[in-house]
Amino acid sequence: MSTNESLFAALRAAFPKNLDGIAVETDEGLAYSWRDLERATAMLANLLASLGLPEGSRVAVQVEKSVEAMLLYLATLRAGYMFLPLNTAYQKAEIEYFVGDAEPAVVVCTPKNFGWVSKIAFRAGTRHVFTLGEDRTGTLLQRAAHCSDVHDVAHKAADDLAAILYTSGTTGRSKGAMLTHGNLLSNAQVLKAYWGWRTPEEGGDVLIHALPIFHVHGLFVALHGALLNGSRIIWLGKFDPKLAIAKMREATVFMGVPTLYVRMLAEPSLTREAARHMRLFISGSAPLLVETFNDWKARTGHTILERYGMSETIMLTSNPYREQDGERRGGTVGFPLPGVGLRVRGDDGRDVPAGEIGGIEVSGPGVFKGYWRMPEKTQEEFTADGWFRTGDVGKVDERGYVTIVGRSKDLIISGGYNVYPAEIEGYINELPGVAESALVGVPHPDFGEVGVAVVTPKPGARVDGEQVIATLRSQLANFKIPKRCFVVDQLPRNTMGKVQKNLLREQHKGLFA
Ligand code: MCA
Ligand code: AMP
Repeated sequence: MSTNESLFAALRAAFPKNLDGIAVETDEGLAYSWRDLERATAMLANLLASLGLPEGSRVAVQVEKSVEAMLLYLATLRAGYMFLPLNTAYQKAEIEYFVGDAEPAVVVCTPKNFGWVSKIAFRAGTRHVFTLGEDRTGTLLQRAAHCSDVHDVAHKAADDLAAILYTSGTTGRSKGAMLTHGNLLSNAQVLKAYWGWRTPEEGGDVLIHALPIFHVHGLFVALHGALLNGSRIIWLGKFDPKLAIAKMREATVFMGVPTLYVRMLAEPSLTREAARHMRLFISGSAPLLVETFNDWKARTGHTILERYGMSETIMLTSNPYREQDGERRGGTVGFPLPGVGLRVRGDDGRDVPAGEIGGIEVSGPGVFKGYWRMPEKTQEEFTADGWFRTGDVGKVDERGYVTIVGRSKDLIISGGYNVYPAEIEGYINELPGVAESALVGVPHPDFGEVGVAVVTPKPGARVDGEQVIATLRSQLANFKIPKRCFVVDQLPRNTMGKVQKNLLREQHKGLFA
């Protein structure tokens, strides 16, 4: 038989020899050994295997962050099924769409949501719905407790699917990015080397895990980084700036979206002394302001390493870790990672000269297999010669540093979460009395960028901005709710009739300054 290219097999092989050491310790004082990880993933994998699921089954999971949720992810890989993580903020209509589209064989939700989630799942044909609470309650662990703790890792080829991550589409319809075992493992291996992860034999690293585990940053970049290196994880169920700073005394690596850095900078306890033990601070998922980069350096003595990636590609570029590779430059996302091809193309489809702006296209082993059941959409996003169009606009300077200057896709990134205006506008336009709407991103000191809605009423109708927001709250994930809603007579349009969002952005840019 060919070698097993399962991501889980590679992560498992990287566990330290002594399985009794601590792998994960939580902010609640719980400790999980490497042996606990081995046994618990085996039991959960055996539970999944006992269900007799067809090959390629999806396991959709919408649960609060917990170590057991991480174990479920690893067990899904171990058993050879596809993991489909869902943001806990998603509400009924959003879950209905994802479950209807992905047709998961298994759905795992929090006990308090079982009523409505199971209804949606059973209607979509899902046969198995389990619950998992953040405090280790629920039917999933009850059932797994009866399963054997010995399990042979399912055999996988690098090209087999490991996960589906939904990313919203510019048309408002979410697309499931299909990622393979090979995509995920190759990226983790590159980052392990590029960011200088230190194995236990080399003195060891300790990761502060403060991000949610339903997106690339927390689920793949942070988790795989630590596991592939046999590194201990300090597990924060929820990001708390004071606690994160306190934990730096025992840790070496931190990963966060810019909002986390902004919030820690607001804490007087963030000092050079507090960060003395740390080796590396990494930022990504949204642009890090040069001001935050500089403030962090002044306060802690550490230079944040900013990197850039996407759900469809995992990590693409990174500022250098080692001094001999260059300095870490604020405002840039560094160099293409080893194995990543990156080119900047103008509207004419040709490469632009160094320093000039164009659309960023990428290639490499991390680039996904396509969008779930959307072959045409997949084809549209790739060039004829097989490069993926990121929808990000940027430039590469003479020395090779990449800078993201904007996006050709209409997207707002708020606190590291993506908000697609087309989706929100679709909901607003359905509200009684609304003629049309536009959602634009404006600068925000905490979230970097937030959505502001501008709405026009139908002739003779009265629309109340506060009411629009209140209604959206009952329909959409909280981070997608516009922070303000203005009602105006008409939206600015150009001669082609297209709404001029740039004018609206300009008009409202000082709202949260
Ligand atoms: C919470 N709120 C937000 C956001 N989060 N509003 C806008 N944007 C947000 N991101 C709102 C809530 O609706 C609520 O509003 C109020 O803020 C407080 O909510 P709370 O839940 O207490 O907020 P929090 O827990 O403090 O959350 C803030 C956060 C969180 C910790 C920054 O958003 C977060 O963990 N972000 C990280 C996202 C992430 O991991 N992204 C990686 C994507 P109200 O009170 O009005 O209801 S992976 C990726 O992008 C790529 C591939 C990459 O390169 O990594
Ligand atoms: P997602 O759809 O969640 O995978 O988000 C991917 C998008 O996040 C990218 O296409 C970029 O627009 C953005 N992004 C990720 N990292 C950075 C960064 N360091 N700077 C600017 N934008 C980023």
